[in-house]
Amino acid sequence: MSGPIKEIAAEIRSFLSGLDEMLVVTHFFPDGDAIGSLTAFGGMLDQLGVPHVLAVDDAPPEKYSFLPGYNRIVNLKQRPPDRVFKRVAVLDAGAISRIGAGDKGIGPETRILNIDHHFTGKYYGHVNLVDVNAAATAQILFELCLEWGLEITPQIGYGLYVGIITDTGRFRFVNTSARSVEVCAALIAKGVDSGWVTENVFYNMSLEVVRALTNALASLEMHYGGRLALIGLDHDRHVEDTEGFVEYAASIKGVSMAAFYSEMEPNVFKVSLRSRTNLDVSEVAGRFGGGGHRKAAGFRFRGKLSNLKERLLYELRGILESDLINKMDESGVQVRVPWLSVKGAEG
Ligand SMILES: [Mn+2]
Repeated sequence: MSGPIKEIAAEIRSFLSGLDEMLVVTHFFPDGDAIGSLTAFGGMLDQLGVPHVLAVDDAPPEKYSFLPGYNRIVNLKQRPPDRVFKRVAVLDAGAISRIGAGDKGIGPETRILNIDHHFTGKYYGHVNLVDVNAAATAQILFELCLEWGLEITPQIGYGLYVGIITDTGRFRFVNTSARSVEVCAALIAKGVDSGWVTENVFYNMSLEVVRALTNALASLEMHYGGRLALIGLDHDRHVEDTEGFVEYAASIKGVSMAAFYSEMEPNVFKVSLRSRTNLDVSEVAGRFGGGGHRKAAGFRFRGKLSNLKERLLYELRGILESDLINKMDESGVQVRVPWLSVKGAEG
């Protein structure tokens, strides 16, 4: 980030001055960037002397329990806010509706700080720092640490590193920029042990989760000439932690779009979408009331699996077809555009 961050950083700094306790929340179904940004921001607030509560509308995934500050995270499902806060910071949430019970801590007088990198980000805060070019919210927080001259403590360093490493899929996704890698290099230089992070975040799958992955892979359906891959878990086979399952469907040769569904409760589905071309899956997720980035988005669906599949196939077919029309050259021959050529188009 360049120029404007200086002004916004100063504005945020004055938002943070004050002694009333601040509520800091992130999106439900928290991923590595959500939890890492939360704990890192907590460390930043500690250094600035801002009293705060870290919270999320879910149990934070256990694999992140090695993060310093993790034990301070309040599960709002169990303990919703019992009062309205004067100030609330919302991290990594493209819409205020994504903080779940966190909204019980918000009243008409509450001032909201929104720090995010989502493409569909609505500027719902009184102060907004939204950079769609940042690979992770954690990456934006690092820039704030630099602006404010904060020391990178273990709580800040590990949180930021985990946020960037998970949101870039370990530097595989096209949102990975030179800056993402530079920031991680700087964090390692400050003492973050990358092997320790891998050990905890990636080599920590429970047998139950790996078995669920085999079930999801066994459900694979290919549609539209191999351009769409669909996998999923029904309620009997569902597990809590399915982060990354959709990548297996997306990594099949020739696939443009992939979808993964998980039936959290009977007839309640969590759906993840991935795009490997310039097709915008956040737009499709938006039609189902969800959101995300051009290349990675999601939504929740209530109804029967057969209805979900029918509607999803219909919507995805629509954008696949519009893509085919876009890719015809003058002679009507389909032109294959390498997916890497759209780098920079996504959030
Ligand atoms: Mn993120």
